[in-house]
Amino acid sequence: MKIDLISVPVFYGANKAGVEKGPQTLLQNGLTQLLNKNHLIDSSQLIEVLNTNDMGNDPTLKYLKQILNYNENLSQLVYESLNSGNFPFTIGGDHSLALGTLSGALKANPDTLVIWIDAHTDINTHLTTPSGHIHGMPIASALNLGHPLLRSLFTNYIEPHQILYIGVRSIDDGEIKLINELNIQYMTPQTFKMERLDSFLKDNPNVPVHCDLDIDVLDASLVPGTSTPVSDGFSINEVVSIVEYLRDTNRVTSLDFVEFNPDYDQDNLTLNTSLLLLNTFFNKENKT
Ligand SMILES: [Mn+2]
Repeated sequence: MKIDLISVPVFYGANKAGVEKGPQTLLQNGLTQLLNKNHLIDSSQLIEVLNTNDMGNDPTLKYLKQILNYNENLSQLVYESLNSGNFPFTIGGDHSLALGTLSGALKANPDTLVIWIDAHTDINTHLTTPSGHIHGMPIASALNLGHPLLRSLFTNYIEPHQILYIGVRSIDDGEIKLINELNIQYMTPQTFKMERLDSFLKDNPNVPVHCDLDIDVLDASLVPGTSTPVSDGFSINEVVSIVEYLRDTNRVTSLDFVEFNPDYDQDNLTLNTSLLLLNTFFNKENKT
């Protein structure tokens, strides 16, 4: 397939510096060669992030201005990539970039399914967030919930039945309330079953799939290089199996890879695991 590689060096969504170095570190350690082995990088783009330390005046929406600004551009790039039949692969940076990728994917096709592989559910709003960090809000915004300015990034919104969470286990009180109210499907690492992923896809045939992979879905002991590590996570083999499974469905039309923070890595453990997972996804000739 033809890949549009989109780098998003942003940390404002998590406010923990270092995560903005994720794209560059992956590119310097073989990502390009890995992608070009079985695919073609059609374009490589760098999203510009406003470089200002102004957090804004709302402690429930830190760095709102910077995050809105870059996500408008990111959404347009993802939309154009999908529209041209290419595969947008977006690397972060923190999870606030999913505002733009979800917006672009849903604009290209409002029926797009979202498979969210993460320790976190990122369905907070400015009213429920304990931290004010916008990287915890992309799913709520995509559902047309939360602050109007974040919702305004979207032309099409997602329906709860289009979302499947995999590996989630660090869920805030306001989030679990919303997930239960909206009846969103989720599996923790302990309740995960490949059959449920399979039936989610079979229940929704003939629609594209946007896959979002946060490295913190792995157990905290395996990924020191991430901003918010969480225990009781998946093993490397478990995530490899999920990624292989998704690859072989030939349904995934866009991918995000987020929250790798090189500054916190130890002995390149997280870097090497990130490259292993990405190599697993891209090491086969997919349907183009
Ligand atoms: Mn996460």
